[in-house]
Amino acid sequence: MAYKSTLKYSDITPKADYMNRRQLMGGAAGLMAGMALGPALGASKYSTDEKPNAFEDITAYNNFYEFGTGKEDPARNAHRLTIDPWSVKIDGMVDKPGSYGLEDILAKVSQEERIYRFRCVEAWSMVVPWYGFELNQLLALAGVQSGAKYVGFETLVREEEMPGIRTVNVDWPYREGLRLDEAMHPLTLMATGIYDQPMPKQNGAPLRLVVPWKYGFKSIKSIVRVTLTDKQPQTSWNMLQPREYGFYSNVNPEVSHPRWSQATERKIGGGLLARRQKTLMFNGYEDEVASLYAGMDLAKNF
Ligand SMILES: Nc1nc2c(c(=O)[nH]1)N[C@H]1C(S)=C(S)[C@@H](COP(=O)(O)O)O[C@H]1N2
Ligand SMILES: [Mo]
Repeated sequence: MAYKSTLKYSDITPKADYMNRRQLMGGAAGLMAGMALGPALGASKYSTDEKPNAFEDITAYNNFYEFGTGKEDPARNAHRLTIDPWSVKIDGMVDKPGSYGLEDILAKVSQEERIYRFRCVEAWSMVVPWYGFELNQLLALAGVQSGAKYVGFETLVREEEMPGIRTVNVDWPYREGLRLDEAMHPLTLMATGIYDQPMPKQNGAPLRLVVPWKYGFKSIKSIVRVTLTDKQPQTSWNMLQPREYGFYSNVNPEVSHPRWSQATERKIGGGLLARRQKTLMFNGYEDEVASLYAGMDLAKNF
């Protein structure tokens, strides 16, 4: 598969490496080299200019319950997942239902780099340089029929490679859903890589959703099925705890989770003493997406 992201994870190094490099180079030359380490952002108009997290942070602290519920379980276990060949079944209210091979999909869509803020419902955040294509391009390949109102997604279930399938009490497959207008929005990305690397398995190889104005759990990983429907699809976290996780799950500092505030967040990689930052409405994407929810009570539709 072709990965053409420009942002090299080796350009953004954890502090220890950065100090070593400076020491190696020494003196003023080292200082200038340090300054040149900033990201080479040639990215899309949809990208944030915030500094991306280190590749090591993005790939070591994950949620992917198919591989266990600990933050380090996905990095430890996901190497067992086989991702080649990979296909996505597109069904429901589409003109061309069927099994779409990933290679064929990638030959027909245009991929680019998108640097997005990512806000988990557990009140931590990251900035991730994704590589991928807009979900609307995939939907266009299948031809969405006029009565369709929602898109449902499902993750692979493969017990031999995913130890959590047997040990974690979720009604598998992991599933998610979007309203069709949310799915068609240009910010909604099907991601295939991070920095200049193919999607790491713990992050949802080979294909995962990214919806940057919604809490992280909406961004379903290792997708094998996309279904167009006229009924609101079931979503895994809503099935598990309907009082705590709604269908919309838009990032909203004014609507608390029943057990904790959503007003602030801790950026991963900043160290435990780093100041918490204020969470922004729609995770900072208010200008782009607020109109999708005009007239809706977002406390009720959480
Ligand atoms: N299939 C699947 N997708 C999933 C999850 C999961 O457990 N299984 N966890 C979700 C949650 S809770 C979060 S916060 C994000 C984490 O994405 P990341 O590990 O790439 O940061 O993935 C989401 N997608
Ligand atoms: Mo999450």
